[in-house]
Amino acid sequence: MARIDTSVLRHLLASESVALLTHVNPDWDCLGSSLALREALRENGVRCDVFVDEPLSPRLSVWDTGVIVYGDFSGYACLCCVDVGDPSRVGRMGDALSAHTDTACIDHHLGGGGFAAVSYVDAASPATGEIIFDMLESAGIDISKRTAEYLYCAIASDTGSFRYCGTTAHTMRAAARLMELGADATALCDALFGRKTLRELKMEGEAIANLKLYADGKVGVSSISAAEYEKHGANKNDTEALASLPRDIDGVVAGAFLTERSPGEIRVNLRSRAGCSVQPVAARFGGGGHAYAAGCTLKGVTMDEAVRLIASELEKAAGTGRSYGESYGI
Ligand SMILES: [Mn+2]
Repeated sequence: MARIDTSVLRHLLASESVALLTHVNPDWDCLGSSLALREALRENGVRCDVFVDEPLSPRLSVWDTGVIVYGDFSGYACLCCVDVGDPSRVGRMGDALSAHTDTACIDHHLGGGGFAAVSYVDAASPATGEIIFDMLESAGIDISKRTAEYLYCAIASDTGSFRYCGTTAHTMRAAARLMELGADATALCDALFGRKTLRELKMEGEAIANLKLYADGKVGVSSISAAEYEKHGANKNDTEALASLPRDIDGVVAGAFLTERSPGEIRVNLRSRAGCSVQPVAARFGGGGHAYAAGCTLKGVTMDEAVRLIASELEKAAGTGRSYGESYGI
């Protein structure tokens, strides 16, 4: 069993009530980790709920999750951020969070956790779900079938189905244990990754049409404008799966996917391959994340300006990066 500091988990177990706070646009790691922690805390007599800033994307509706959308969490003793590297990432819940004293954080983003009274942050961990699993196992807390399903989804999604370079033998052992505890890997991965709507496919077509390569094919940038969303009656949920599309092209080391959320406001998702960290690029524009998956928001720029700006930053970042074959010697 992995040795892990369980003091944050013990703090939560000793609390009368806990509100778990997710980041905006929660992904499966954030949501699955939060739901798993909620189940474990409830099973141990702690009143606990999961709070989200906005209604969940249909992509995340594998179960009836029972999360609370932008609710009042003033009645909870402890506020615990899950998979949140920066307090600004909890959206509108941020003000109440900063006014609270009993705060906690469990996370794996670079430089995360410093804002909470108690925190456990391991930037080397490929998923917050793996951290939660290790904590529950180390503390001897029973993991129910449902909790195992939540954690499996968290780990499988943040590791890119166990492909990304943070994935370790320990990650595989955690996943195996979760399968033994009842997680049906095939069914869960099919529900998470094996389906897309026609609208999502049409947005993928737009993204491919907008794709441009730079730096001799080492940098790829694609985008979706507000007009393109409107043309298909689509929203940001329909393009969530496209963040890694530019990076996935053979030869590309660093990729960016830009989406226009409102006039002059552009969300930038950055993805890269081994040896090329895009986290500093995101940080330069007030964002953050991981070495190979990061993001930021640009304001007061047109899409053309944003694409040029990000492409030139990625060209610098890609200078030391290697393409897939070079990274893995194949
Ligand atoms: Mn995560």
